[in-house]
Amino acid sequence: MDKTFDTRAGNGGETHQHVPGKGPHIPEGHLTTNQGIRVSDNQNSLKSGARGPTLLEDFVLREKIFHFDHERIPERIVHARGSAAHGFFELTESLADVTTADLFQRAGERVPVFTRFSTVAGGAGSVDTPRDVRGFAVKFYTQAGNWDLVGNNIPVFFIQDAIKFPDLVHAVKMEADKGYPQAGSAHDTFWDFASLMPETTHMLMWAMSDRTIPRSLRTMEGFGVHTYRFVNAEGKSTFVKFHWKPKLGLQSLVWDESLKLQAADNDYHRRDLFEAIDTGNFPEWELGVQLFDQAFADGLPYDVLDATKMIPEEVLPVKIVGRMVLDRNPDNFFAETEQVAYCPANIVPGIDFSNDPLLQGRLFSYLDTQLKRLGSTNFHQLPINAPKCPVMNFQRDGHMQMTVPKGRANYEPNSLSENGEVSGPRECPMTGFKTFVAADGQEEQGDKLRVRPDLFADHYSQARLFWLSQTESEQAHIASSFVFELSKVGIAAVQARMVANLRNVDDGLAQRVADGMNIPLPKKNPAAREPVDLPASDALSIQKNAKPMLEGRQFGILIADGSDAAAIAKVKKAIVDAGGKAVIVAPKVGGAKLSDGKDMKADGQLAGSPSQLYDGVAVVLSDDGTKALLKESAAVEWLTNAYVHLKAIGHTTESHPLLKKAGVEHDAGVVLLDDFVGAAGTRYYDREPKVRTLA
Ligand code: HDE
Repeated sequence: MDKTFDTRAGNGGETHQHVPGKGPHIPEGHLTTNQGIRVSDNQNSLKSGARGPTLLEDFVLREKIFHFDHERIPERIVHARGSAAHGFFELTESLADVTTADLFQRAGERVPVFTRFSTVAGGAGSVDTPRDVRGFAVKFYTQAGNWDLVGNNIPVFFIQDAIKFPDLVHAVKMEADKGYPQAGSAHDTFWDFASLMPETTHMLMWAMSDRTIPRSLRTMEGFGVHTYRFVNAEGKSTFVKFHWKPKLGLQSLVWDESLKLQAADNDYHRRDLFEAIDTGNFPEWELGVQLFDQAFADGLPYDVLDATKMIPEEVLPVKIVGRMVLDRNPDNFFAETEQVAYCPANIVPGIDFSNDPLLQGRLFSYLDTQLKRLGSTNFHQLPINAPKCPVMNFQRDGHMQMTVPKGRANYEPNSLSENGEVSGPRECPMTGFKTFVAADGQEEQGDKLRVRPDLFADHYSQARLFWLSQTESEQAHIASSFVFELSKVGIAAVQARMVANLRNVDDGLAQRVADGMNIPLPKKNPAAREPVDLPASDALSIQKNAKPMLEGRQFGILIADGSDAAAIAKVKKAIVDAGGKAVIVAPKVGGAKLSDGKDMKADGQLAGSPSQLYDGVAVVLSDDGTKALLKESAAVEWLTNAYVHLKAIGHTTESHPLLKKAGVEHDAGVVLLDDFVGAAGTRYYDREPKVRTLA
């Protein structure tokens, strides 16, 4: 026999006694195959002699490799990259007068939720901070069944009719021949499509705004987008639009920062969500509703069935009715975040669809795509998708049936019970889901036509309303984003066509975009329907609604050998007391020797912890520390980037030479260490004209 040696973990005993890093999530017991057969050796395949061929009979090896080969399932065609968490929804105000939906009846009651946030265009392994719309999908496990509110962080959509969705998605995803760009709209095909489809203009305004570069998943709004219906006990319908409002307020990144974050931390948003929940800082949103009736809808200058339109809060206030708290990370990314299957058609009694033609198409698409993705009609039995209320029907069999139905009764009605009476689960005419039918029966009648309602042809009024609602700084960001994106387009006619469309939104905007690219201002594209003037809405601005605070934000504190120990402790305490998170950054992760002679460990090494990871920075350096870091490009960039990303900078007087080398000039956000916490809860947008040219 060949000479052999034992390669099993530890001393070669039973592996369950020697699991390294054993923690609460590591299962106890013996290692087995999927058939439950104990495995004696998980390090070596079965060979004929130590240097001989591997044997086909090695079922342990074959099963392990077979299972591994099939670990991946098709990623979502859109929204492939996502992060999710468990939590609860708590009703704070009953809506029993307008809906019979069980979760909206009793204030104070909670239902479990699983919420997934996502980017849209990029693949599952792409980055977290491209300019992109974010998905905001909530599964409510109610006692009356699962309700999925599958929304986005923008209240309108690019297109009006589901039949255009494959075109939109083909245009925005990586180009068919090249396979790039990944996760971004700044390329020919997207803008070619967008410029040819003026109905995209309103959403483009949102997409080019800072809404698509959120600071965190915790600082995004969410919207149901479509108009839905509530239906009450009398069968009366009320239209409803759903809104999620983040407790931490809306916050966004600066564009240059979001680009640099793609290098600093691909998982910036995913990590932020996971760590916040892991440390007990549970993200929270309020749920709001806009409620209205047909007469109100008829009086609006836009159609509420058109998903490219929204109703400004100033026209119809958002009534807060509940809150959602995400308080538990998934145990397993694949089993939960990847296998969760949202579907707008998952709806509960008391809520109903409207005739929005985009929504109607979605009602088909999601179930269809889940079958492809999850491979079986029984995907609803996966733990993350299974309702938490009883499920009883006579649907049977299919791939991967996970339950074992008992008895002969697999049809309804049946009289197979012992006493011979009709038995088993039966319909519930009073409490079951019923589609809303208008009393006059008029709603759904009409000839069969492939047309759109008249008001759908107004593509520009709300785009203009959005533009006029922004601050000067926000307008500059929008104009600059158009310039950035269109500058990546290689077809001059597409650039010109897009600017020609923008002339219908605002001539000033169109001129700025044309100037930014240095192209002539094209003739205005004729509008399908003349836009009307709509009053601006302050609720649409991020900056006008900013909530300066340290809570939920994290701050980098740069130290080096010789840093003042007391000053570090003081600023750190002040940040933590104000609800923020303080992260010590030093040239070496082992730490630095402080003024008191003691060593302080760092949370991050300077070169691997650039300032784009933080909402504000404090520089606690001595003369010697400053001198040493003047030769360190990572330290200089740390400050330059914090400054050009419009963040608060707190500093010791000894740090001045470093600030100077980094190009930091004094303003309201550049303060001495003692004033840092007072300045750190916000960004300094009025610094921007000093640091970059905007369109
Ligand atoms: Fe989706 N969308 N969508 N969508 N969507 C999907 O379903 C689709 C639309 C949204 O975290 C897919 O499971 C069509 C609007 C979110 O798992 C797919 C149309 C809004 C998510 C699909 C739309 C959304 C999806 C891909 C036009 C905001 C991710 C994988 C008629 C209200 C959910 C999947 C998650 C996912 C189809 C338009 C939001 C292909 C046909 C409008 C948040 O079924």
